[in-house]
Amino acid sequence: MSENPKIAIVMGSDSDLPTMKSTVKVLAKFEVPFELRVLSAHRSPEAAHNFAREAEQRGIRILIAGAGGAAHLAGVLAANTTLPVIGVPMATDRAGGLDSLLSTIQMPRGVPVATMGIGSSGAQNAALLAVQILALCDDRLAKDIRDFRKQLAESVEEADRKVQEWLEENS
Ligand code: RP5
Repeated sequence: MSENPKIAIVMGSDSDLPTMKSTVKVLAKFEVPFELRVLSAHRSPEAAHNFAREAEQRGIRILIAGAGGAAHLAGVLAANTTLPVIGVPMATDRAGGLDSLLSTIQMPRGVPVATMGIGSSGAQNAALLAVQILALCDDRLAKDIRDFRKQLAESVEEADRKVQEWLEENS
């Protein structure tokens, strides 16, 4: 847990942790201070409401909410703050995560949640989007994000090079 966190990662259950570790890893890599909490829209509604209401005055700039099934956590947080809220739908064994995705994404007009894809890639992208938002006012993060994209492109070039080698050897 960081001092003076700028990002709050909130999970509906500790069973979401394996997925939300992808968010943690990206924020740690970019050296963005964050906190990680378990708060439930349904099981601990008062705590979830209060957390969102107090987040801005504690210095939090963006909330990332991971939840599964009837995944109302991101929406409940968004209803209680004007900070940006990014939702991460968990994969589930009931409906493959489509339940989580639709519960998170279908917000009523006026209260947005920036909803990511299902599961760990969504959790990773939530952190990247949060970093990109912070980078609007942070030159160090802006450079780090540009470098990250460059590395991504290089990794694709490397993959392509290996595929071409394989093709030459096997055709
Ligand atoms: C949601 O219910 C949580 O976000 C979790 O994804 C799902 C299942 O929770 P557990 O029954 O595993 O605690 O609130």
